[in-house]
Amino acid sequence: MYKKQFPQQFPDNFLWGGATAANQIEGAWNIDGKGLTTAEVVRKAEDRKKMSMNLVDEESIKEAIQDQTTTNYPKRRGIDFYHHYQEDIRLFAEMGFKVFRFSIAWARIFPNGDDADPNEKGLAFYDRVLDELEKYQIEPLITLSHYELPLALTQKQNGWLSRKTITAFEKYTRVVFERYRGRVRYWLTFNEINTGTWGFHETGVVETNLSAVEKETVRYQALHHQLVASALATKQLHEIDPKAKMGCMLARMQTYPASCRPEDVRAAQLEDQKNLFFTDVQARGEYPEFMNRYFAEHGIELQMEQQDETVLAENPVDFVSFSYYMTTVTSAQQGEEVNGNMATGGRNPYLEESDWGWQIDPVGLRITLNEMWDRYRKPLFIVENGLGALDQLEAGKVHDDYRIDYLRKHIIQMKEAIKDGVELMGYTMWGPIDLISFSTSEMSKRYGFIYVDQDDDGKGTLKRIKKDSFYWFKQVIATNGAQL
Ligand code: BGP
Repeated sequence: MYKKQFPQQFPDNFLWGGATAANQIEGAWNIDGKGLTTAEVVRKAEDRKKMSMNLVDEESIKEAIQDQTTTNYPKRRGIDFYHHYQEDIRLFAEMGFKVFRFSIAWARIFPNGDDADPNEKGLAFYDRVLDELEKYQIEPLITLSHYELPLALTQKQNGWLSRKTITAFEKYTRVVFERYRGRVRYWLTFNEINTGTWGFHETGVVETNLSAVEKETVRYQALHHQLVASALATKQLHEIDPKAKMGCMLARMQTYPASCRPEDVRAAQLEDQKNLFFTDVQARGEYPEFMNRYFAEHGIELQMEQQDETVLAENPVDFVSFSYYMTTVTSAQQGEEVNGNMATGGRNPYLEESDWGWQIDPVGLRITLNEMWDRYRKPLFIVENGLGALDQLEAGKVHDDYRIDYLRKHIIQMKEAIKDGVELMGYTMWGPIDLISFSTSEMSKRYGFIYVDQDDDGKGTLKRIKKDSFYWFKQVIATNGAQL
């Protein structure tokens, strides 16, 4: 009798690896012709009055441009990957990485965002990175825009609020697709595009004196431009390099209802819809009706051009990628208050949390994988997941069993999802080498398998040291996830 075979393990070509972002690792912020980026004018969290992504105004930008000392702007120094890339990639290869996710700093290629010609030195740097990856047969997975754009575009046209930024982006993507044609199989457009609803870091839009409705309108307007730009980049890639695949990238945050009360379940569903809206547009090619309704009921009017609908409809992505760190909870009372900030969602009494209040939920990853597979039926890729912790270096060692425990539990759930029939392409854990934290702009929130000797003030030798988790992940890859 015929018996259907269900996948029991990770496929042979499963892409194991790690993920980074230019402004959190590269450093070399003002050399070889690079322009300043929006990420490099954001101060350390402790310097900001409160944790907010949006305390960037025209004054602070001016101040940042004048301030040539790097200590207040840690994303300018990163971990100096610009000069350590060979050593770092060698360490990734030693772990057996199949894939390495990194982003291109647009301002290395076009220092002012829309210059007449690209900067050859910037292009050459990524050539060198690709050479190194090829040496070890590590697949590159490149994010075109990871929480940054050339600062000049914010100054000139208020970032993504302007349609002109779509044109500048098209020019940039054409240059990199042509340059790296045949060398890069997997691309992503915008990192965690949905976090643009929090503001500046994603959209590069400076908001001054706006009412709540105006603010929301401005953010969704800028995001509309990013969605169109993302579809245009997908079109270009398919034309320039037909074998390459384009993915979208969402900060996936499943919201659970606080109780089984239907009103609470509905409130959680709405949060989920607002989260998945972005992937809906990028993978299915149209604005979902629930969002059109949301805009209408909240007085949000978006300016669209006639061809936008066609561009979105004709150019859906090839695969769906997302980051996964936590889940959250909502109730009908909390309602829309919860939307927006990672750490301020409702507490789940069944979950433990990280030192930064991120609720750890491995089973939630299986739930998410199943739901996203059912919704899109496109290959999924987990391009970020990991644990930020205050690691201790003792006698040249870091015993990070808590990190191993976190990753192991998530990988077990990935395996369960694969057995459920989910098509999962790969897993790049976040920050395989310690880097500057996005939210705190500090070094001490570490994610890596590899420790980097640098403190929050930028002091240290930058020496790379293997943590216990380095050897553990090496064995996970060597056994294709069989030995966890
Ligand atoms: C994601 C970002 C990354 C990264 C990660 C961890 O939201 O895409 O850039 O930094 O989160 O966040 P953090 O560095 O704030 O701990």
